[in-house]
Amino acid sequence: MMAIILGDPHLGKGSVLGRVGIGSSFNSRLSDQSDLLDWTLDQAIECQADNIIITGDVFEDPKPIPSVIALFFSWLHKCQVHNVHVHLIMGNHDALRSGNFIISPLDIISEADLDNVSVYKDINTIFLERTAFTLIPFRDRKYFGTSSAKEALSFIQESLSYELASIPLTFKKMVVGHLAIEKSIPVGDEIDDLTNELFCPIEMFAGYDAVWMGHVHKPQVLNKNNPFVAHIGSMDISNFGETDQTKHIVILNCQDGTWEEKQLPTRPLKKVSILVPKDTEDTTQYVLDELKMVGEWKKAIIRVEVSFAVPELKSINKSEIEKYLVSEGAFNVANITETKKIALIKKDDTNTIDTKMDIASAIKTYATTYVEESMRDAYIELATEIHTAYKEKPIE
Ligand SMILES: [Mn+2]
Repeated sequence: MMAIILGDPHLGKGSVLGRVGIGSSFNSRLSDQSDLLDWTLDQAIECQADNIIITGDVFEDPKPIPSVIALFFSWLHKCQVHNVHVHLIMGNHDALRSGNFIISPLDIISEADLDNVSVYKDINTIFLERTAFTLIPFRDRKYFGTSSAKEALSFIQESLSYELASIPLTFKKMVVGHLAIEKSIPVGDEIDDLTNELFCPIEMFAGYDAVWMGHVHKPQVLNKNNPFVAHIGSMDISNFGETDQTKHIVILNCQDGTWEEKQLPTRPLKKVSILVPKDTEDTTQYVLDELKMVGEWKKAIIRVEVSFAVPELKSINKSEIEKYLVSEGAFNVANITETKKIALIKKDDTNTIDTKMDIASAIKTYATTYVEESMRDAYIELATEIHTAYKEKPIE
């Protein structure tokens, strides 16, 4: 028996990047997402997986519009026809708090009572052949009503010990859920309430063989083994911040607990930044020549950012550039921007602050670049203090 794990689908996300649906058809981004669901079902049929586990955030909007709900139901029915059981773990996008009670669009699916679909709003363990999957829906500090994140995490830890005790020793033990893992790097808007977010330490999963979490959208491995801990990544590339990512599903053998990854056929999103040098006569031609060098535009959604070295340069002809990209097979040109900076900030790579550098040098670089000299030392001191306090107590 095989099982497939699929990351957050976020149906309905990023529609501004898509083409508008004509007649009865959907916005093209929703069709893309629907295609990825169908592709996942195809994989299940091909490798004879009779279970698909989804890490949460089925819908982008906690109040999804009827057509999006209908689209998901029609996919669930396709799964039913092929005898594939779908397990839905509640994510933060699937949850609306109402006092201590959580309401969810997934409640509609629960109430429909489809015999091949299970919804998990609480921690639960399912057994597929010789593998146990402990499924963890989204939780935050507020859910537990504790004063600290640490205390809330200890509640989850307790539940995990309880679940673990119910699994026969000879079984493989997996976790699939919707929580952030400590030291993971989010890419954008997945964490909507940082002050109440819980970040799980790796040690929390001691006793398990492998952990796949949704929630954080960039695929990343946080611990290689004992246990293997990863964010599987969301289903689709949903904005220009994710263009360098490859998304995948996990196909797991429930007899021996081995697994492999398979890349999802996501539509490419491409962003190009072009700096037009001074003394350029034909700026549009310059941009076209640069685009020709980049090459591959087939089926892509594209954003072009053009900036001018000097403000005197002539404006580009956007429609001509769009026409070129479309003729090269581009699916949609999301936008073409043109900026003329009066005083262009020189890009200095040694001063670029990113997530790869350590915090101390990031603070220093920022202070040197942007803070007045008279205030610089005080700024560095305060920022370092804040960081130290934050490190000790990630969330309060
Ligand atoms: Mn998500």
